[in-house]
Amino acid sequence: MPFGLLKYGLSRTYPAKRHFAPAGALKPSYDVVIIGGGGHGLAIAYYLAKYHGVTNVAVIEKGYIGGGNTGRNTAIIRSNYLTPEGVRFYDESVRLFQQLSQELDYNILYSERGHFTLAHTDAALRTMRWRAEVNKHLGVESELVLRDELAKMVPQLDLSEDVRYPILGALYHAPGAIARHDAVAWGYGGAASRLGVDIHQQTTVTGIVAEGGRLTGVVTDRGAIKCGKAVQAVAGDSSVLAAMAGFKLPIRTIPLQACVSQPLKPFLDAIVVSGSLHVYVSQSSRGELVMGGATDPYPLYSTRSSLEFKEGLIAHVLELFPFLAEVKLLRQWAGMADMTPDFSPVMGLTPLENYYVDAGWGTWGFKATPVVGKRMAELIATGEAPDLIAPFRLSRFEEFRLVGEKGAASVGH
Ligand code: PYC
Repeated sequence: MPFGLLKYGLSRTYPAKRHFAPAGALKPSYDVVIIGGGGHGLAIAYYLAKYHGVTNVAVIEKGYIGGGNTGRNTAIIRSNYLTPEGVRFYDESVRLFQQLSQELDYNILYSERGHFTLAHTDAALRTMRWRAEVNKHLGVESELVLRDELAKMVPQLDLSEDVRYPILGALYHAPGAIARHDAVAWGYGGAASRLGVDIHQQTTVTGIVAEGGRLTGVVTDRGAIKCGKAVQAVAGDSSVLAAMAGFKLPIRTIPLQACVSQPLKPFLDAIVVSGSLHVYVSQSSRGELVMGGATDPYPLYSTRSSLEFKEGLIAHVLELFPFLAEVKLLRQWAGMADMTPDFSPVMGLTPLENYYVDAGWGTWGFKATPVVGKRMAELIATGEAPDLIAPFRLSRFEEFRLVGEKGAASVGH
């Protein structure tokens, strides 16, 4: 049980301590510099400090903590992927998430809901069966459920047969969950900061310094820092950082929008996804329906919201839940999805010695936060790529060893 709230309730001193120690001046040198203060960067810092004793670490964030994709997703956690590499990797993440409030002594509002990926065609049913078999083989709870069973499990769904996209069944993944996304960043950031990590917000990396093919430091808009190792974990800016470090990433950056409704009485326990209809929806602990759809139809470096997206998404939401027609929308936002050709991330070594990459998270990065932190920290501390992340190395593209995950993406692309 996370005790933070209890301690605060019983404390005589208010307000509570600042969440992150105030960042002082940049030190002239660090053992490790982490570029990007989202969930991934902060988790890498935490695991380095806590499990590898590497505490002379700086996290450099150009905005504010959790202000990038970490706070701009729909907070879905699942491991029902299609490839064995993907399933094993996300399964470790789900297990770490289940214990994360205790690990960080910070309530991330983890809530196991059950995740349903709807099938509207025979071909989709076949893919769901395929995913269920791969998942079960690797010890992950997933099964195909047909209409009659689905009607009992998610009675709110419109299961009529005379609609445009009748629902034939679904892939049911019992461990599917949601969590409070910015709490994940705050939890990791607070814990890393207490272990001695420096978190420098509003600091932009403007250059990567190398000598003889080896990283020696980074340049920021607040001065230069020498460092032994550095890692980039900067969704949206991945290609820009990689170019500074002298290599190319096979990534296109495309906005992904989402929105929430006004708060409603709790009525939807499950997470419901339809890749064909471009919809995913869950109800948050505040009662808001958290909804998203397909990526925008073109690459763009912008987090603007558009009317077209809202119109298209809501039309599809109403196909599944027609009784929501009078509900109002409250907020809309966008994140930037770094898409790779095989719909899997890029983690590991780069052509620049001692410079590591954590990128290509497309529309699936939040759920990987703990496993990325744990396994990237292991890579940085030991120099050896752990088996779980080795398949996602950058060199797989020139080796023609892609890890094709498009069939398990929740989002239409
Ligand atoms: O991969 O589960 C997912 C997801 C949901 C919304 C965006 N991506």
